[in-house]
Amino acid sequence: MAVRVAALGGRSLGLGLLLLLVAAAAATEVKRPRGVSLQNRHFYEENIPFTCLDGSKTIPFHEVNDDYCDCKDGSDEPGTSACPNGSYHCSNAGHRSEYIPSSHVNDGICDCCDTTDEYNSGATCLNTCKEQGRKERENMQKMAEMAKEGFKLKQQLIEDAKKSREDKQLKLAELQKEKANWEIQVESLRTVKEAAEQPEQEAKDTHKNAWDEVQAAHNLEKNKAKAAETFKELDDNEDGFITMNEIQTHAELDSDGDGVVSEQEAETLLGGVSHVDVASFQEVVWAGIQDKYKSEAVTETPIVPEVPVEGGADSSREVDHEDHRKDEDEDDYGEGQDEGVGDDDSEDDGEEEEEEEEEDGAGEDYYKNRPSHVPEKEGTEEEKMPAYDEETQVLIDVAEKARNEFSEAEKLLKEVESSIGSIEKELLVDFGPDGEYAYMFDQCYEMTTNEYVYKLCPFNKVAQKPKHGGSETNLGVWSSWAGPENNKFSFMKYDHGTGCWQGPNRSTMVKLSCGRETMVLSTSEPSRCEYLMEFSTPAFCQEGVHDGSDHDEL
Ligand code: MAN
Repeated sequence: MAVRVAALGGRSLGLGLLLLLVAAAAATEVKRPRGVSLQNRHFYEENIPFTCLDGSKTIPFHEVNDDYCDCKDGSDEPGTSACPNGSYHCSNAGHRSEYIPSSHVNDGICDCCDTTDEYNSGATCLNTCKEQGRKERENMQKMAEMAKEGFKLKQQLIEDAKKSREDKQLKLAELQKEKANWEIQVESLRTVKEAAEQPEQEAKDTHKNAWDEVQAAHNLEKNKAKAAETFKELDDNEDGFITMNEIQTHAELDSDGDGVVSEQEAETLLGGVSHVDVASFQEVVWAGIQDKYKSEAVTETPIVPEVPVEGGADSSREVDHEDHRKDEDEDDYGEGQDEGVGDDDSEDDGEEEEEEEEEDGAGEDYYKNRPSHVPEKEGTEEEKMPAYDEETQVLIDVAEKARNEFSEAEKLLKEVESSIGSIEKELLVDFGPDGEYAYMFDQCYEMTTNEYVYKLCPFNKVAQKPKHGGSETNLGVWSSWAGPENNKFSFMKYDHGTGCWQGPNRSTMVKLSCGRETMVLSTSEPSRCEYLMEFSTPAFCQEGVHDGSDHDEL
């Protein structure tokens, strides 16, 4: 059945055109079968046989909308639900026309705002087209205003970007000059430093060598004392000789591994003779046994490490003895140290004094005579090298100052180089056709959801941080503009974020839209570890276009 309806056709209309058509529709009613759009009206000429729109069949005109599906494409039943694949056109006067599936016709649910889809179902539908149309027009009006404002802001952004780019280029040139100056400075300070380090090193080496000599002399001395002590220990009958028998009492000196020092082995240890006096022992025998020899004193009275009891008795005499020896050693080359030597061990003392006289080397003279500008610390450890003499210390101080000046200059050069690097990097970024996106560089924009705080730092990275604590997850670093060829600046791509468990590295697409404010509008994760952010910025606003995306559909 043909009906007279107000006609409004077309999708994706601009606001101006829409308003025009709304006005026109109010004035014109065009006769055509139910469910046919104004554009398709000419296919349905009254009383002329109808040919299906796919050309598959021709039927008498009265069979159009007779509730029986003749055409494969459903075009003979635009106003009924007879064809499963047909579509019904609602004119929606006062608002925007639309197609709905034929199956929705007379199904009891109001789909079209003009109520025409429910003409025979008994459903009570209210015509809401005028109201919806008004709201939408208001909305579009607002959007248009926003786009206009946004576009104005964008002009400022472009101007600022141009200025900032020029400033950066000037700054870069300045820094390049600074860099050249610092390079000269660094080189000259390097020469000064190297010139100061050479005498410093020589003086330090001299000091160290002298110290090594002192240590070597002391080690030798100690070793001799040990040999003498051992001689006394081995000389069981105190006759002033060590015999094979006496050697044999020390099973640890066994050389063939049978646990016993045989006569033959003892003789070999004694250098092929049956006994040796103290001099031969020290010169010939001691070197061969010193590594294996176990002191009777130590083995017989093992030192049990005990927690000292306050005011308690002395521990073993041997420990005292060792302690004194240590004190004495220190006293030998430690300046101004006069720690008491006990009365015990007078024999040992005597021996040591003798040996000292023999062994006093150049190194000791060096330390005895040197004027130390730094007082020795009390209780200096045996192995600790004494402080440098004044002359050496002056050289060290001079070299240290030169080193500091050099490294300070080198640090400043590095800072200048790093500033140059950052500016150069920034100047290489594609900030849009007119640099309108440059203002976002170095900025971050956040959006909080139930679970996370999302952070977008344009041209840098995207991150996600759990709202209730936990570390930040990298959702991708700046990769490139990723919109379609004709709208390249509509999407930003960030990739190579934190790896997703059994999945890809996290990545984010940022969909831009025009808005007065620069802000994240929404965040989502359409597929695991692949994120989508909607982001508004005036930089995306085009002249006379409210938005480059969704709202075209309205
Ligand atoms: C974290 C978040 C989520 C992500 C899962 C994947 O929970 O980064 O966004 O989906 O890891 O395991």
